[in-house]
Amino acid sequence: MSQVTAPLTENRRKFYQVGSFAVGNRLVPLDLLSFQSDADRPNALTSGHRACQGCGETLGARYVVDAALAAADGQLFAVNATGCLEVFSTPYPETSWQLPWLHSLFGNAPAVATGVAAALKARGDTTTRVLAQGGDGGTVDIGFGALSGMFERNDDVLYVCYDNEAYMNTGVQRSGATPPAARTATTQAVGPEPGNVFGQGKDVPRIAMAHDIPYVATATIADLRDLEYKVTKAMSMRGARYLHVLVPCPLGWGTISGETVQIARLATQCGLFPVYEAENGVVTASSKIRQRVSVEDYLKPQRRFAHLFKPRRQDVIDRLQAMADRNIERYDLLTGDDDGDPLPRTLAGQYATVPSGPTGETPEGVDTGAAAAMASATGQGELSRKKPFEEAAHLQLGRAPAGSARPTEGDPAVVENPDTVAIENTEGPEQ
Ligand SMILES: Cc1ncc(C[n+]2csc(CCOP(=O)(O)OP(=O)(O)O)c2C)c(N)n1
Ligand code: SF4
Ligand SMILES: [Mg+2]
Repeated sequence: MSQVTAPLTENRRKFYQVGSFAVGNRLVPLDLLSFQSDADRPNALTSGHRACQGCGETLGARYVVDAALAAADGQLFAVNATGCLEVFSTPYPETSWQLPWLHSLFGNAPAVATGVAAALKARGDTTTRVLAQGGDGGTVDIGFGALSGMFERNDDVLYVCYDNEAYMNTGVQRSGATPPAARTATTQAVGPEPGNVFGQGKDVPRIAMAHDIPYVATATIADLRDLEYKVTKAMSMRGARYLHVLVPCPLGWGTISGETVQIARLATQCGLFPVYEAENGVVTASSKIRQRVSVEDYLKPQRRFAHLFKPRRQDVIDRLQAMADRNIERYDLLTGDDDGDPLPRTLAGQYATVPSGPTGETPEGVDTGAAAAMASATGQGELSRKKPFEEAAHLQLGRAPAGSARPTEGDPAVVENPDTVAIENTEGPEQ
């Protein structure tokens, strides 16, 4: 049963208000506009594709490729491993891509991208850049060896893994990135340890860091401005770069299509998916948790974890919570001493400023050197004072997590989905 929690007209009024940092807001100052809110955006992945409604991979890929295209001044070549992204966007002889795009095999996108980069080098072409993309299966499993080779040779490629935590295109089989206890077609919810095994998993961002490549970052589709920023930053560098993006899949996760972004946000806010950057093998920044939730808050809306609640498996939930707690400690994800980078950044590395809010000097803790370099790389403005962003409404799943405060009316930083409705989690797709 669906139940509207607030009059839709009221929510609509707030959606694009001045002061909101919703990534599509066109009313913010020009230098804060995201690529996607720019009418002249590259529009790399256009209409006509066949992705499921609410597909996180589509959203992520569109932002990644548009940002990469803009950073490369339109001179970009994409290589795409087999997987949902390739299948739903390129039913031969049609394509939704608006850039030179090459379909590789399931397991060799990094090698093909290396070849393209080598060919460009041989032709003396120093302006065309290379982007490789693959799903988690194509990246952490079958393409893993080729990817490690690409890292080890420091080939001039930005590789982006769209992690939906299983082999979705072929019917939701587990991958090396599937979380413990998750139900997939090959890890059924039966026996004393239902769902996927508790193992080490394959943490490819950390493995990439072990190669000491110039840039490694994680991101999610819950913070698209951060995703654009990281792509732009990666494109300002040469050599092997790796971006790992969490992209929830309504079909495989058993979630409601309208809640994809919120699910990704819960993954970061409980600590299970840490968002950070690393340069030359060293973590340089992590996105702080703004409104902490328990792992249970993240698991409950997902049918792939439904067996943990009927009957309740507190022992399994506790083990998953321990994984999140370990991430929080490892990446220093809780705010406090403000030694990291908890705030949204514009493409130029600026910190967001509410137009009516205070302005002034650069705050402590802001890397003005890196920000200025990014500003210069993107031709955008100077660093502005950062504005605490904690007031923003981040967890609009139609219900507030226990103990959390709802955003208040009139809050200038409120970012709300006009169609937010409270829906009991009984309508997600069957696996
Ligand atoms: C060598 C080989 N084995 C298996 C397949 C079948 N296959 C195509 S896509 C895919 C799964 C892709 O999973 P992932 O990389 O995670 O991408 P997703 O579809 O989840 O986005 C599989 C198994 C193939 N195309 N080639
Ligand atoms: S199965 Fe999942 S990843 Fe594939 S198109 Fe559908 S929502 Fe996207
Ligand atoms: Mg996948």
